[in-house]
Amino acid sequence: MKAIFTSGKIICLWAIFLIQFIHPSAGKAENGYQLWLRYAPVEDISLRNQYLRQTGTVYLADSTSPTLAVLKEELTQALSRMLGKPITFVNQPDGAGLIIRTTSANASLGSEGFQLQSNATNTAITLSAQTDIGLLYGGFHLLRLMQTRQPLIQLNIHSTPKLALRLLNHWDNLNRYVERGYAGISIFNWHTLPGYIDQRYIDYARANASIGINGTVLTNVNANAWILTGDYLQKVKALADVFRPYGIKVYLTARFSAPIEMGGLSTADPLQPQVQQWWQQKVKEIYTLIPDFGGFLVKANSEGQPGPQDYKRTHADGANMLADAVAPYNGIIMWRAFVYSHETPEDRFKQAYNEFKPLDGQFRKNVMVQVKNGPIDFQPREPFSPLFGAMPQTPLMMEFQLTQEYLGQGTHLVYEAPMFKETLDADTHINGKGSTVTKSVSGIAGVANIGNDINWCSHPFAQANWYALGKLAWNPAQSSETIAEEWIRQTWSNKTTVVNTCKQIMLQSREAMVNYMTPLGLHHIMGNGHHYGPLPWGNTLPRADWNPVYYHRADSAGIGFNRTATGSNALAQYHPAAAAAWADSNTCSSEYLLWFHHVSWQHRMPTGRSLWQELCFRYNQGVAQVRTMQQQWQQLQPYIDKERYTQVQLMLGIQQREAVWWRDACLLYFQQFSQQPIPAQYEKPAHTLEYYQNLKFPYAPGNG
Ligand code: GCV
Repeated sequence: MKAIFTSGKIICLWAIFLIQFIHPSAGKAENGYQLWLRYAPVEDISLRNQYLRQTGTVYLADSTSPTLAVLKEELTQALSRMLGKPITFVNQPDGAGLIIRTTSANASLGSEGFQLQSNATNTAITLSAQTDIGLLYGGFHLLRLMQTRQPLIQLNIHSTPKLALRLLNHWDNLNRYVERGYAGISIFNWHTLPGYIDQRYIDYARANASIGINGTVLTNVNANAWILTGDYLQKVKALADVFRPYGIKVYLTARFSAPIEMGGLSTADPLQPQVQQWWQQKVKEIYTLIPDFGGFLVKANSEGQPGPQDYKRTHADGANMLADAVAPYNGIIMWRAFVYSHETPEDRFKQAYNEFKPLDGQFRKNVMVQVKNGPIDFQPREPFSPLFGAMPQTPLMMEFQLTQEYLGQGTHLVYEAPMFKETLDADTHINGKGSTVTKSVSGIAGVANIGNDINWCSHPFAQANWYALGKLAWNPAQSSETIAEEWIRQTWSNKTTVVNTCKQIMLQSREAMVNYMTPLGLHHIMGNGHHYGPLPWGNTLPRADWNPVYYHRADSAGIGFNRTATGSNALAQYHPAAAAAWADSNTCSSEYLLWFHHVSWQHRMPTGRSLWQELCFRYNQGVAQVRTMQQQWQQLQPYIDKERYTQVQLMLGIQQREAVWWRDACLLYFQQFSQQPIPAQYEKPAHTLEYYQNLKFPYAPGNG
């Protein structure tokens, strides 16, 4: 692209630029590859001229560092695309519109923060930071202001990340299969690394840096020890070298039994000196290649993965052994709390807390316990995990799932920020009112929804979930709406109709999905294994807690899981003030009712409807909401490029059909217990319950 501006092709660029002005959607088809970094030309001439004055001439104090070279390249591309002219870099700040330099004067900026300030006449902007990476983040922020067409006047922005660790977790296998992935195979091509550096790696790093993500776990938590072999570490090093200038550290998953599988030891017992030495040697080898290696993420003694309990040791014993190995290099261990066992005759909801809460205070300082947002497993709606706030002596990581394993997978439009916010803003009451979940975490990880599909995420709107993860990890106080708006402006268009309509679609999408899949606190009623589609009747798996009937407990008396004191008493794991909100079925909010109560079909809901009527209403409302989303999207056809418009339109069609399927299958099934008719005002199911029960999907994607 750079060459375009250095040759006589400027005229050609202007022609493209003018066509865009005359008919914005008439430009070449867009495939979504550019994500939110499209840098569409600024159409408003006076705004463009203002931007040109302020950013057309740039002073970048020292562009020789790899990070500043990256910043210079990004500005070169982005500004010339938005402004339709090449920009100039100058050697002196005097006369420059944009002045970029590090400063030691402002310690409050920390190692990643930045400041953007206008001069008194709004003719120049200074971007300053203590570090190069702070400047890169600030540069992306400035570009975001321009992409969202903000006037660059009276800028006085001081921005620092609220959370230190902002990570993606890839569940990518070495053969490129992505567990729970719906967007193609892994972007990490281990076979061609380290010799071949795919442009994707660079664009992935750019996208992450633009939203403040500063770490990536490259491999699946269901780990393969092979990643720790010398050859593969060379490949990891190659990726680390690509990502480093963008402020992104690499992490790996550690298979706990690696000392046996790779080291030829007879044990992986964390208290055995030879096991400790094996890890110390391996860690030394890694840090020799990758001096800023982040550390390990570990899934242990969970769903068949090896772990310290195989040797009658605790999770703390296992985590601490690895923590000691990485500590000399400032590495960390993220130890997952996603554990449950069918040998334990205990509500699965309670198991992670039961296991980890007693270990609080026993972990090394460089261990973080990584907790999924809810107590079960990334359901459309979950109460926050009771572990948040319950381990005051242990730093916790929040684990969200971007990939839509339980949320319609690769084809449903579901904007997840409202779901993330629901958890982050929830009040644990641990230190009195206002003890939000956010206050109990030191980092956020998102299970990536990225694959090698041309648009990265399968659904064009799924990109927003990646975007939101980064933005919320930087600042959990930001609203879902603000994040949606800035993503829409950058990804689709700044036209008011597009912005407002997309926002409406996005902001209702999560609630729509909850309604047509798991309303009123239903959970875990999807297909076995692949988790695709409804299977509320599922009761054939060997483990009780893998079966939907375990979770909804429908019978002739009612429906829902009694987790009060008369049931599993999972509620007791919360602070009494938090539990109080859910403890009484008459006051528990409808959203969580069946999470905590087995209520009768006649139970009177706040709407005045009976529980059965409310269930029918919610399932139908979900379908209606998707149909509204379809209509809203149709209105945008004139403003959106054909390729992406059609893709979303077709996927909304799938979503609508699947919403109907979920509704009909679930209502017919639950009707067997309620013994009541589906009220006459609603559409009748097109098929019998038997029809839905006979549907099979042996090749549904993403299975573990
Ligand atoms: C990576 C769920 C998913 C599994 C996943 C597991 C986990 O059970 O279905 O695919 O395994 O969570 O988070 O470890």
